[in-house]
Amino acid sequence: MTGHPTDSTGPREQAREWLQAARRPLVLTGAGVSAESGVPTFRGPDGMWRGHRPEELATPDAFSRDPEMVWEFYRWRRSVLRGCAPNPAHVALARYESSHPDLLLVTQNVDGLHRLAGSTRIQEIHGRLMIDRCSACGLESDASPRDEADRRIPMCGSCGAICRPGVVWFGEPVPLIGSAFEAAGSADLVLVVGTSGVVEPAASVARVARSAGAEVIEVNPEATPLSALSDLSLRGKAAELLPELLS
Ligand code: BV8
Ligand code: ZN
Repeated sequence: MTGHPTDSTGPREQAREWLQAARRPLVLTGAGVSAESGVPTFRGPDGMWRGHRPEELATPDAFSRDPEMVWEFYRWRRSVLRGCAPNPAHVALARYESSHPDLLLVTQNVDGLHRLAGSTRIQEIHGRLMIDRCSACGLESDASPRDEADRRIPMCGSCGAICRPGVVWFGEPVPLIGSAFEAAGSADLVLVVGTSGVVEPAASVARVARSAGAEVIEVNPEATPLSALSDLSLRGKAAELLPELLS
């Protein structure tokens, strides 16, 4: 693949060519890929909850200090998510996987919408919002049947301890990051969609792939810290651009 758009093709056409030709593509997605499904992003204008930033609430300290408030935050996010469906960006990525079986989709999102859209080769490196996990024995249970009116804090069905949402909080290690970096080291193309590129170590999945020689394509309405390392940084919305780029 050539390193820069050839004269005859614009950046979008060049991106399409690279994406079709890729043998081992890795896709890194963030909250922006779910924006058009109605899921609030973290650092956009709708990222706050009662004046708190997610970084203040999505932490073990906040949970041990005030589990009720942290659970109210997550119950609210679950109630919003129940009204959301995959958008054309999620569907385009699921189709792309069927034509590129060695693809790996590394998502920072905890909304489960990639899986719902049909993607199967996924690493949900920050966990899943609709899972309850016991804070003591680690037993996980599916939270989706729980109705949003149920305001009790979920307790473990096995050891009786308090449950937490099945996500990775700030300050906690990211168990899947090692295998994501390993996949990035052998990717020939990275498609970065809808992430502000500020959360580590997730954002560095793109850096690892780049340093291993992968071409990098970014899709985001705004520039991010990852734009500088992208060969093609396309300004646009995921639900509009991905169906065009991946068809
Ligand atoms: C760890 C689950 C160590 C929870 C999440 C100072 C400097 C650097 C790093 C740090 C620091 N202080 C602390 C750290 C480390 C910290 C970190 O990175 N902090 C950041 C805030 C600076 N990282 C950690 O703590 C990680 N752990 O480092 O552990 C360790 C090691 C060993 C032993 C012990 C400890 C854990 C991080 C995981 C945190 N959990 N989520 C939950 O969901 O409640 S992260 C959270 O942010 C979400 O998962 C989210 O996905 C992620 C990243 O945000 P984005 O997805 O990028 O979303 P954002 O809103 O930011 O941006 C949206 C983008 O979409 C924008 O660019 C926008 O332009 C674009 N967009 C909008 N609309 C569209 C669009 N794009 C396309 N189409 C559209 N329509
Ligand atoms: Zn338990």
